[in-house]
Amino acid sequence: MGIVEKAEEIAGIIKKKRCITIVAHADADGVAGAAIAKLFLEENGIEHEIKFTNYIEEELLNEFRSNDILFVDLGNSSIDAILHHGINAIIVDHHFSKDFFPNSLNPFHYGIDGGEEISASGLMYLITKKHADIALMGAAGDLQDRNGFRGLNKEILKNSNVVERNDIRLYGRNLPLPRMLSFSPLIPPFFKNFGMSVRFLKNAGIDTKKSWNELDREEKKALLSSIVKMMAKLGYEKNDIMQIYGKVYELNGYDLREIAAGINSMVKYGKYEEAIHACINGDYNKMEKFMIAHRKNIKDGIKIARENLNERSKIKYFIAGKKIKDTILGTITGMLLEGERIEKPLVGMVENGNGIKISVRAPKNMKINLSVAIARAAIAAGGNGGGHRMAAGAMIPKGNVEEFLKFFEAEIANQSPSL
Ligand SMILES: [Mn+2]
Repeated sequence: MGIVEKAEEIAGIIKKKRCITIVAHADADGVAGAAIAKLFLEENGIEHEIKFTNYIEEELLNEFRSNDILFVDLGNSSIDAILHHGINAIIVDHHFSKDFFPNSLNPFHYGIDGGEEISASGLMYLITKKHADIALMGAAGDLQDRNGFRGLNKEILKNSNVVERNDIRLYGRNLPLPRMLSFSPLIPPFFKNFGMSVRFLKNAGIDTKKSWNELDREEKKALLSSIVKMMAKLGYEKNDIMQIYGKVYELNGYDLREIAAGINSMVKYGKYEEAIHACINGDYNKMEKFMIAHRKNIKDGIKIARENLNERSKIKYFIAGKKIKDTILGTITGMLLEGERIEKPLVGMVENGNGIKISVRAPKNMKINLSVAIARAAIAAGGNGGGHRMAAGAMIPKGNVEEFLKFFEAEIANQSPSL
């Protein structure tokens, strides 16, 4: 059986249910997948509720033990726990796992790379055969458009209203240029820096009142080459610079990434219903106010993190107490590392209701595995952690910060003695 047949089988299983709890990952892909699921359940007259979460916890499994659950964009890494709790589950997830679960749609079982070629919302599209636009927005939220949509995403693109073309890959192509530049995390020197963007444009002889879309061909070429030169001069790697131009995807004049960023900002502030609504109705205007609030919080957060930055021999770290929201700690840690060009692993710490939340990020060229280092250090400090090679996180009890830092630094020293 191929993935398409399996998707049809899952659709049949869903249609037989009376009532389903959708448990979706709290990010743009999860919201997009939940929105497609919701439309499908409505169409088939199936009662439903939607819950969002960042990970599947014991508590959640206990709470929904007796329900039929449709997991969207999570579940693959919790198959043991789901089986153990005897939950009636359907898992629609594209995170890596080869574990078998009967009612699951897992691209890796069909030799398809779920990291690059299909998102969870894309899998929901395969099940429902509808809402390709929403599915691609979810995929863009997971950065699967990075090198142009490929594989199953490309098939979905053919059935969508999304337009693909080559252009500058910054959003706000309709906004005045200084705003477009200062909104883009792809060009770190300008990010959040409106004044610097204005000066840069003036030096390049470009009208700051115009938007990118209003520039003529020559002006576009001139601006693009000024950006490339500036980044090269600052020592950015070729790969990062190349990201500036390439395939862009637009839906009704909005950049898909911009929509995904808007959905993500809504999610960060717990506005799940509004996010689902925006996905379904395509009214992206409302997202603007969340994006503005989100940008402001990030800007303030970076300032706080910078003021509290400390250094040890192998790492840098900041402790922000409750002054930074825990949902944006990872973003801020990553941006501070980039913005300050920090050359050691950076540890960010904030306090929330459960203890100390930790995010760590490492510079791109460092040969290191943060996931392993943080898992060991977190356990030693009475908590737990994990993640990816260059970006990871942990939770530890209050009061164990010093212990964590000590163990984490020792792990880094162990992995990278030359640092
Ligand atoms: Mn996803």
